Amino acid sequence: EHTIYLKDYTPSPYRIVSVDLDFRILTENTRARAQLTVEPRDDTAPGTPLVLDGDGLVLGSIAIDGAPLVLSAYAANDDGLTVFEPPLRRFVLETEVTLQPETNTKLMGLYRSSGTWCTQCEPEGFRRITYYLDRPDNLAVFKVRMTAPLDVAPVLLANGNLVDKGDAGDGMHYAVWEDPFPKPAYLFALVAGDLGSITDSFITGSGRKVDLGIYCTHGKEDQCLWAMDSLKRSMAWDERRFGLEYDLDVFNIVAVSDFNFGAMENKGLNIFNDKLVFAKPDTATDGDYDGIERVIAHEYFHNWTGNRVTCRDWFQLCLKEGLTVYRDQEFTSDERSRAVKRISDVATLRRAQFPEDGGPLAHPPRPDQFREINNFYTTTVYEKGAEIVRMLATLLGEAGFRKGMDLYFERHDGEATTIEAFLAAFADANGVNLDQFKTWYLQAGTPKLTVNEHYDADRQTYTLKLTQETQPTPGQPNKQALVLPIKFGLLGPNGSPMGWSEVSGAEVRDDLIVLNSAMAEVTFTGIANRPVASLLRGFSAPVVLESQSSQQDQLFLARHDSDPFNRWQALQDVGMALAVAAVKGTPWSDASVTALSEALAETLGSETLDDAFKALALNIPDEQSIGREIATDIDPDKIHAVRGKLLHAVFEPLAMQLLATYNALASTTPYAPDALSTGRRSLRNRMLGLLLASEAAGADMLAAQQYGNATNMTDRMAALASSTYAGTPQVAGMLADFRTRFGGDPLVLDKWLAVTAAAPRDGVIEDMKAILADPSFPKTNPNRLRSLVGTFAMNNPTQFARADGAGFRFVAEFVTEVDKINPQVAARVLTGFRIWPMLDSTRRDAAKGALAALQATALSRNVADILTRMVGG
Ligand code: B3K
Ligand code: ZN
Repeated sequence: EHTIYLKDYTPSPYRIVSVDLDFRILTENTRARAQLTVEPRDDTAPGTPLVLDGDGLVLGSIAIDGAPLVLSAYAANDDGLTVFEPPLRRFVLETEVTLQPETNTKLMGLYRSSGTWCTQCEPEGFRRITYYLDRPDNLAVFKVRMTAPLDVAPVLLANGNLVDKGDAGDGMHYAVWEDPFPKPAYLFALVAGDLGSITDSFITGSGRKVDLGIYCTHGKEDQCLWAMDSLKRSMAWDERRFGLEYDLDVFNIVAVSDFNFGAMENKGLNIFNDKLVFAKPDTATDGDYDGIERVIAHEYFHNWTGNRVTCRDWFQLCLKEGLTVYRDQEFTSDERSRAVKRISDVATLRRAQFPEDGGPLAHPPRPDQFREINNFYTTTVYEKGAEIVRMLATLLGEAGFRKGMDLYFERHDGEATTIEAFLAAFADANGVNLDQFKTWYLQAGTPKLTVNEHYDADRQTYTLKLTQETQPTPGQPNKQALVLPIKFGLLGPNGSPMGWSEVSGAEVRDDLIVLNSAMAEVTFTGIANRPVASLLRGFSAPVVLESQSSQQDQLFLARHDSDPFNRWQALQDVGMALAVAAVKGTPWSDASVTALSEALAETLGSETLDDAFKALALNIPDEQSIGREIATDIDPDKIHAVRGKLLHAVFEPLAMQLLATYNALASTTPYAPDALSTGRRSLRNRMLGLLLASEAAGADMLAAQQYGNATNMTDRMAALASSTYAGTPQVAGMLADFRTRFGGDPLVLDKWLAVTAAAPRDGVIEDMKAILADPSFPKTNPNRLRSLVGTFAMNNPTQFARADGAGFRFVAEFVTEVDKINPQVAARVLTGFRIWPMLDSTRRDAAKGALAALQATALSRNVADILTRMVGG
């Protein structure tokens, strides 16, 4: 058992205060020499061994203060290095190791991506570079010297500022970088390669000039402009919104092709998965542009929330991640449409986080144990973590939240800290108690908030009975009541806001009910007519809301609510109710479908709503959402069929309007990624998707035409994806064309792989097997693997969960194979199985069979950990 517990946290008896690294990078191998300045703590007893982490390192030499150590003075093995009796004073430990970046397919530590040497150290990659206290609470200043062949690696980058460079003879050159800010090792980075770049600069609020650079494969420079634009806007926003200025003279970003994650916030040297940097209109979609803007901002914002103030231990991961996701969400909301951003974030939360929280892999945002920390970079830590910060902001108000942030930086700048310290800053800055609020970080599971309403005409009172309940999750049988901030409003008969004379039963401030017990009855007095309540406006708490609201009330909200989120939500709820009832055997009535159609038609025709909002509203919940709502004994085929029929019934009557809107939205201006143009394209493409889904005459041809004539990737991809989902006769031709046109650009090939893998049709597994069997398919590239098999496991509910088990077996076999190459990618794909307990018994058995077969093979710790939790071991 490798389980690590939060309760066992102890500071290390030694500290590393400064690090001098010297890399000699050669094409056959890289030699890394480290000089660590080490200090014992005041209370460290004589004879306490110094235990450093290491992972697969081979020690060449070792010395303390220049004197080589005798063999009996230390022990080095595959997990690290122990110096038995180091001096009880400050000393310099020098080690030398030889690394093999060429064969490093795990992509942790130093590796080579398309010829470029680069690093990934978070969370535990630095120990694959040198022996170290590879834990986030050891902050040290780093100086890095790199020597490399000038022809293969003319560009040499590391954290901080360039302090020296020059010729090193024999075709070699060197560069020395120094980072004055003490940092944990996970923020270390170096890059060496033959790279192109674009440069720019930013003047900070206090007038300092920061040199900005984005490095990439030669020839892709023109695809980095959007990333640079996003970076500059992020820098300006963080000053405006949080008063946070950048602190070094240089900020560099490097795009690499092989990367386990989206990007990494190394101090002053962010390294990015190239799919989150490169964009041009004919190869990147609006979604790609959004993703780049968001992640560039996210990594930049980490400079304060993550780097200047970091985590004490990895249990505190959401201290930096939840907070930084909240910050990037706010950035996008300020730059684009707040309502649209909120709706899409909540959709993502429900699609990804809710199933995690309600399944076998559920864990608290701050876990208290783990076997493999890489498996905790989850949507719970990131997105639920952001929801918690958002609730804090809702409870404290914008000014109160800002006071808390300011105090947090005042107290903890330059420290490695905890969730407790974070909350204490907000509590102290606002004079409030957040003890109960903290439970959000400690408790797993999505609470269910049930609302019952009662209007008393005689007394003119309106009562909302609010009940919260959280189901048990693995390891947590009993759940506490949480603090739920419930934003709300009451609507009068004509749709306008309704006031009240008094309210009792819970803490209510203006438009906010704070529920902090399992149950409360909130009574409003002075209510002349039965109101319609709009609850959980803006999705003010990450819960499942259950109300007895009639279709009529929902559609009333859809028309009149001043909260755009709830207008969208109301339409989704109506569609959901019809779909769920039909799957369970109660067909919808014509009247209820007509009522929904009419409300959607009105939404589409609205003069006040914007296009992006309409595009989100004009839909019914996806197959997975319907499945989650049903929750037990799911038959994905049935859901697929019912949803298809519902789309048809609801949207066929609107065909003329859909087509007219489609035509009216055609654009003649060149592509631009701004919010308005993006919204226009998304509405137009939604119209196309709905025409296809409702089998309108000629829709397949229209889609094929749009595909062929598209002048940007957004429109081309939208036509291809909707045609594939609908299975039109033209799809095969379009897919073949796409492959020929774009097969040479790996990032566009990913789109082809993903759309292929998501097709809800028999034969897709055979097609994927053929793709994987092609010797030219790069099994070491995470983007390719995730686009194909990751998409299949996450986004193809009917074929992945086939009743004959072929989908499960395919993914399990893939995991076995890829685990040997890259355990992180394998473990991530395996999480697609988390839906298994919700399926019908045939499919459950099939999933269990595939998982059992996987369990019988030799597995990495990453995969073994997910598997054990998945099957409940
Ligand atoms: N902090 C990195 C995560 C790297 C995770 C590696 N398993 C990316 C981010 O959240 O900004
Ligand atoms: Zn992050």
